[in-house]
Amino acid sequence: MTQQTIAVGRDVRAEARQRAAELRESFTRRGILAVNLLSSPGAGKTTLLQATARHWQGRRRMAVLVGDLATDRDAQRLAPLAPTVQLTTGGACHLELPLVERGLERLGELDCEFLFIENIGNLVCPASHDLAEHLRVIVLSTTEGDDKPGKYPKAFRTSQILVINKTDLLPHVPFSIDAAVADALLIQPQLRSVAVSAHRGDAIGDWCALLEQAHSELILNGHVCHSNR
Ligand SMILES: Nc1nc2c(ncn2[C@@H]2O[C@H](COP(=O)(O)OP(=O)(O)OP(=O)(O)O)[C@@H](O)[C@H]2O)c(=O)[nH]1
Ligand SMILES: [Mg+2]
Repeated sequence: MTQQTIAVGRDVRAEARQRAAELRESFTRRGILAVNLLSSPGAGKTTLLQATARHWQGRRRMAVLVGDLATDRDAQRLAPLAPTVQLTTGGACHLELPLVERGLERLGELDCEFLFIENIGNLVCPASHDLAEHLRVIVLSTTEGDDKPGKYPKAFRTSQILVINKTDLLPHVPFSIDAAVADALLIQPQLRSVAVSAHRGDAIGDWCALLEQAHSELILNGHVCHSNR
């Protein structure tokens, strides 16, 4: 078999990084904190966003881009609570910046303080793509096991906040919050963590306080403390 080498002549990844940096800067100028939510399928990203919107009850303005391989089911859940656009990848296992940019066009004039980007449920590929976020949040649910941070290190290493969800199920599953947090801190010592039940609403105020603090830092300093972006 013959082998051909094609020279592209430019660093495509550098261009993507540059585009992400420019979009992030434009969010910063407009006072919008962009948050990229990562998790395995079903950890509770959409439920967390529903609980967040219900907690704020319009006191804080949010918009959502929600990614899935197929269907607009998550957008249907979120649309009654906040401006929402579904991003459908048609099979791709993660979101990339061009799809996010198309979603932003569909959202129209962004009148919000928080832009949430719910990534595809997958603990691997989404970790490698900068979606112009200021904050990356990893959601780990108690039904997945407390050993997951060490097994999927990049998702945890590139995140700034760990949300442990489904704490209401702790009496029924073998999961230690302390063990999960300790494992995650070995990978990313600056990771901040909060344990919630998005379903019941437990500790959603603590999660929202972390978001509000990050938003204040963005407004005051032009960046979020402890962010690796
Ligand atoms: N017991 C319990 N169930 C929850 C909690 N949060 C979410 N769920 C349930 O978990 C299932 C998945 O929740 P979703 O919010 O759809 O999870 P997701 O991460 O958005 O899922 P994908 O978008 O498919 O990756 C649903 O049946 C939720 O009702 C929680 O705190 N406790
Ligand atoms: Mg979802």
